[in-house]
Amino acid sequence: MWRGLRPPNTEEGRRVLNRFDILTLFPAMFQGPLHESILRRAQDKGLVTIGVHDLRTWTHDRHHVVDDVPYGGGAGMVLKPEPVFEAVEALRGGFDSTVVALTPQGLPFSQRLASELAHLSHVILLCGRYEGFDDRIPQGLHALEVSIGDFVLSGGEIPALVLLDATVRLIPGVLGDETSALSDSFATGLLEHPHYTRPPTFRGMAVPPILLSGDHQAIARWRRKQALRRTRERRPDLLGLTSLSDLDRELLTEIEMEGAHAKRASRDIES
Ligand code: JAH
Repeated sequence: MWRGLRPPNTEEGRRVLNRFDILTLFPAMFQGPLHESILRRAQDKGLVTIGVHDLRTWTHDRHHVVDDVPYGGGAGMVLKPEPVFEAVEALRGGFDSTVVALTPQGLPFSQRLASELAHLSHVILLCGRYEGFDDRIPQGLHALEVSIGDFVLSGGEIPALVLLDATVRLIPGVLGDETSALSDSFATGLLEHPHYTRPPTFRGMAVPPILLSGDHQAIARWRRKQALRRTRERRPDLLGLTSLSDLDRELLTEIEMEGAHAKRASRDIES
């Protein structure tokens, strides 16, 4: 448990995110992911503290009951408000805490939301199970309800880990030089260009020769074109959201002309 007086500040006096507390019925689900790789290193460096708490800690009955049948009938069980409110009140500890509930009914998670969460000093993550939360939980706790996508999971634990991973890596100092959060996909608004490493030919598949040319300007242009091509093919929705340079428009025109040429060629072969 964190017993400090206040979270550390940056030199500019901004408060940075330094603490997450996770409320869950399955704390063991976090023990692998939180103790490997970037999330582990961020904690080891003291850049973030992540607490995992069993919701049953805040029950008072012999059987640690956290759920009940739904009012109005229907299948399944609903998470009771009392243990969640008690837990959040205990974890808030007088700080400026933001409560986030992971639910399929939430606002879509995004790189933008991750970057906003990365500036907060304390985030409490509520992981539901069963049919979800009694709605007085998000209402009464002023929780931000967040969804990581339109699919049904068994609970909010994996979404909480997704949110943590995406957010913690944006805290200053967490990423070393090996990864540039800025050039990552979604920071540029485009899908990334393809990457290659040695050997130059693997099982008959050659690395695009331009990457071995040493012509850094030609390589940058090729990569930008590949990023635009992939985005156009796989995520055309993203192209409308990002601002395109004059070079981007020129590269997209080249891509479109290649497509038209390829179609003409295959039609000529078929006939
Ligand atoms: C399932 C509570 N956005 C993905 C997502 C998030 C949460 C849940 N399912 C999917 C969930 C059961 C209970 C939350």
